Amino acid sequence: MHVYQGYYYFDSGRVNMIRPQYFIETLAAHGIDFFAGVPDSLLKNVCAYLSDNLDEKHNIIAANEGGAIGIASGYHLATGKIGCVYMQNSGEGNIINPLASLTDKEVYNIPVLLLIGWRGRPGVHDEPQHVKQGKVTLSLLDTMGIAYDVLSKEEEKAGQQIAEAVSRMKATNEVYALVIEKDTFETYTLQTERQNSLTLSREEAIQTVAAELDEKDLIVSTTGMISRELFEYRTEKGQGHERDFLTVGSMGHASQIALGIALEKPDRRVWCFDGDGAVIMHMGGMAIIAEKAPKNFVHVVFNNGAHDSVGGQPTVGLDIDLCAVAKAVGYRTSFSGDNREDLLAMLSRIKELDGPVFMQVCVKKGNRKDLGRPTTSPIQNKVALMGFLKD
Ligand SMILES: Cc1ncc(C[n+]2csc(CCOP(=O)(O)OP(=O)(O)O)c2C)c(N)n1
Repeated sequence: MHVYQGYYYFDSGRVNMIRPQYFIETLAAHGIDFFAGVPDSLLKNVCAYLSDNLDEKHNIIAANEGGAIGIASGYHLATGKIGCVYMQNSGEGNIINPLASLTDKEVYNIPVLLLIGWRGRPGVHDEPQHVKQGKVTLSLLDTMGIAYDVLSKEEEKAGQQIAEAVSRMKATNEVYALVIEKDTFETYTLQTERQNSLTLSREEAIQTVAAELDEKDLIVSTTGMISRELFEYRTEKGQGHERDFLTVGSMGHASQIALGIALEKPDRRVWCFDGDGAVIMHMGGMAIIAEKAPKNFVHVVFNNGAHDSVGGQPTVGLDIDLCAVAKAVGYRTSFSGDNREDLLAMLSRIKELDGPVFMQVCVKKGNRKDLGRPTTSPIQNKVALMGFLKD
């Protein structure tokens, strides 16, 4: 055996990784067979295995990570068993409150096993939005008094870590975290992929909307591929990026950033390019947009019914009526379409209407394989946008 770039290679040349099946079956052998969470790219093989092998009662994709802690806590109250919450470390912010005031031993003392994907681990190159979170991932757990271990990539050792985690949780009734590094799990290809029958791609929809905007309009786009596709569109057209605020992190908050701008700049139309996963993550923000009622606000949700950017795990986006939600909370108008002609018709109407307007664009899953990432830094993006807003 020899070590290469931090991985162990055995003589067979196979990189040491854990099979998702082994991991889930080992948890089950210790009595853990209930999962809730928000998917993460580092955990996508485990999430895919869960989707194929557990029914929807045992694997609940939550609106946000804090909600997942709530679901796992309710499960414990009802069954006495320990639930598992999977998440990206970006979700740590969303779980701090329920960890401090629900599961903590000084409150209800409820055990939950956390599986936390460690993006931005120091020493491993990652995107800017993951750097800070990567640095504080373990220290946040320390601060919250949560015992943890970084999961080994070697199955036997990982099995022992799971046994240790479960015995600690059973002895103390406290939360325990297993932190998951990049390339911990072997590839597992989803067998039961839920396809939607839509034909318009998200990228084409984004380009269609962006092309129709006025020169003074600006866009606040959400986390993941929506921002990446918008960035590439501007580059391809030879346009600058100053009109777009790319919310590379802070999933679910793009619409509120857009609201903050729209209220201060009533003479400019502000567009939020949102995802279904993101809008559902913090859906309460829609009520605040409606109540503040900026006339210059257009909320576009590219709805593919999936967390496409981290592996395509399902959301409830296409099972619920987002336009009815928008209308119910008080948006002035809502539209829905799933093809280019619908989109163009909606866009020409929107130009004559006062906001807040809600526009759902139903799109198929998937992305171009050679999709790039923003080449400007978040601070360059901010400075350019603030300059654009001053003009
Ligand atoms: C708080 C938080 N949880 C999880 C993530 C990981 N994450 C990044 S993009 C994404 C999926 C976004 O889905 P959606 O908004 O539907 O857009 P799509 O990728 O489908 O276009 C997730 C879960 C994150 N960045 N932040």
